[in-house]
Amino acid sequence: MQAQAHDARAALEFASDVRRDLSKTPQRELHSKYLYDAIGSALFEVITLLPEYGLTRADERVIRDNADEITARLPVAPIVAELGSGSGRKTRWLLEALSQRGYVLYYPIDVSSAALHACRNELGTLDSVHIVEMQGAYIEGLSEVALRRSGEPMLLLFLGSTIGNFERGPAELFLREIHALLRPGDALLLGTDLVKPLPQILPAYDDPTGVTAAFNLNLLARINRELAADFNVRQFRHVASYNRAEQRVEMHLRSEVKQTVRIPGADFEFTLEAGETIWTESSHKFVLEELPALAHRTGFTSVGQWVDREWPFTENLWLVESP
Ligand code: AVJ
Repeated sequence: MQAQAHDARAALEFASDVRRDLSKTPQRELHSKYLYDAIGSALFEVITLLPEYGLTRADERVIRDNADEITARLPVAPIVAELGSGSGRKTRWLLEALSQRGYVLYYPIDVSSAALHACRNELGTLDSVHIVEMQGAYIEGLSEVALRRSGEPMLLLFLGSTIGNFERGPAELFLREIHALLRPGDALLLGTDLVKPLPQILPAYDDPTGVTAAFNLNLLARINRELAADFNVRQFRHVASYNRAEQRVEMHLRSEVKQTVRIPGADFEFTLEAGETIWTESSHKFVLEELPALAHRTGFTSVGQWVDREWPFTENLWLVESP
């Protein structure tokens, strides 16, 4: 698709999603995917460096320490595709291990062109690895990769516990959709953050220096920038809490005062009560045993789990078996 047509369509979709989700009762929402404009993506990169946010380092450690064992279970010379590649830092270890055994074709799939550029910078010099960037949404990008390939087996990467941002039902639907686009012999490597004590998990989403608060508040600033809205961002507070029943961290933005917000770019106006929140993200956490069960319910077979020693996080290797 033409970049400009893509931008125009994305802008319309942003406006209509904002309008729909801010109208929800009793809980107004905004979709977490909109946290990642250029500023939000840069703030997320900072989050991954925070001492309190162990998740990304754990993800990379488990992959780095077990890359040989993980890739030994896969066929040679595969296509590697990655949903939401970001900078591609963690993927290096897998590509290095795989390229020892043969040529690798790597498709990073990301909506952000900045992420794809970073990815090429990070991984472009690896020997025996050829990178083909795919700008687009997950399913759209994966469908395109599926169309382009011939006989090679595929390793699909979905790292960073991004699956945790889906509600449980939609997560299963999404995994089934992925399964339908894969073939027998293909594999999915799924990174998931695990349930851990509250004193460890809460500061990860509410760091004392306020980087996560800025990441969250930037969503309102983005709506001001892109949809000409008049959110009084200074009158909101970042709130992170653990929802035990749902086994997830929730991020909200709480309005400290009653305020009426106009969003001309979405043709929408609404009033927030003092103390009312907008729910911006859920990060579901898992227990080890539920992952092979999830694999089974979505058509996969779990063949391996690797866990970090410092920060409870697991890499799950799932196979597509012939029916
Ligand atoms: C990138 C989706 C895995 O849910 O932990 C970090 C995003 N939100 N701090 C997560 C995030 C708040 C992150 N993921």
